[in-house]
Amino acid sequence: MSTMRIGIVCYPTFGGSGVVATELGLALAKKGHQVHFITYKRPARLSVFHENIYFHEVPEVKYPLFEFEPYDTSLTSKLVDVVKYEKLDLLHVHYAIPHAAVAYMAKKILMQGGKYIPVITTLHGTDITLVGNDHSFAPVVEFSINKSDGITAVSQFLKNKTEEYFHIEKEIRVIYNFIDFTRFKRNNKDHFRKAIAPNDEKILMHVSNFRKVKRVQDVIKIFKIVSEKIPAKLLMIGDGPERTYCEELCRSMGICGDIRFLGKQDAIEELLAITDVFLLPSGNESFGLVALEAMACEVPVISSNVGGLPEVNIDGVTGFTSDVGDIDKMAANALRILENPEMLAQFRANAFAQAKRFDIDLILPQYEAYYHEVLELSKEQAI
Ligand code: GMT
Repeated sequence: MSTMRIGIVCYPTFGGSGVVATELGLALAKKGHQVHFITYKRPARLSVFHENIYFHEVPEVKYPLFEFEPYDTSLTSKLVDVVKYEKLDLLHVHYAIPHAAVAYMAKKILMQGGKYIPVITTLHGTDITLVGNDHSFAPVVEFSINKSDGITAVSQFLKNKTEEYFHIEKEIRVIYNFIDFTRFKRNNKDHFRKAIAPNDEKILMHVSNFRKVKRVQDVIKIFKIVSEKIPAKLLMIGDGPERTYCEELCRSMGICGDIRFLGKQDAIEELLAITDVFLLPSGNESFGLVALEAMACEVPVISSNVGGLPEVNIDGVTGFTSDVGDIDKMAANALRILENPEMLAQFRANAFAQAKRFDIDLILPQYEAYYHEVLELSKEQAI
């Protein structure tokens, strides 16, 4: 298969879409493709040098007249420039807002100069479920998705939701989130375990960006029930708007001694390696990449049953799923696993086997094949 010059547009922060975009770009570069990241900051996981990776920073435009910075305009100009001078074959934009609309604008500008740049938009979740169906955004989101040359969604749920909310005229291809097993594996980190749980307490863990949709306060409430029954510790990884409320809640419950808020962490696989159960009670989740990361490290998952989560976490097999807000059931299920060593061992093995279905070695070729398909189809447009 021939190599391509690919432009990747994403949010460079710790959010799931930025993580997927960065890991995808790194994997494509390793396979010989030339990858150009175009965003306002070096993506969080893009920390190593690779000969096939380029990073183009979108400059900030500060001017007293602008109460809101015109990021869309800066990004469009940067895309036009990079596509033209780096001779890109296609643009892959992650998270529809504003990236799909910006890419469309760049495409139109480039067409005036005789260059057709195919655009693939990957829908990640809140771009559709939270923001996309907000009426102030809806027309732009629908229009720019339809104007993309290719559309992918990270779960069957998200594909269905997009088709329910919007009038989509093209096929949406489901290409699931993926996991790199060379990084996410259960290494021996007993010294960490001793530091966190010196008396061999069970370790529960949650990772998110602490937005309301993650229902982080439910995590604290579930942990309180669990810790009243068995000695346990909770690791809270990440940061965001809900963190303060969470800290206040654990103080008012008097359980702060057993909970550690570790903030944003790069090497979460090292913490997953000492975790017994992962908690993800989200109000919505198009896929739940962190659940997959936990499962790859052989950690069973207690999650809600919404969105794409049941496509990842199989109820009664890799963990348990419950209705959103059903704290009692989530705590009871966590205890079922934690109090039964045979069940824990079985669920750990099941979680690992299920994670294998999302191995990057299986998913990456799906993206490459889709790129080629879209490139082939868009040849007609270029004429
Ligand atoms: O919710 C987040 O953690 C961030 C958000 C994003 O777009 O940055 O994540 C979404 O995309 C991830 C990668 O495709 C999915 O695994 C998450 O489930 C999804 N989050 C939600 O749908 C709430």
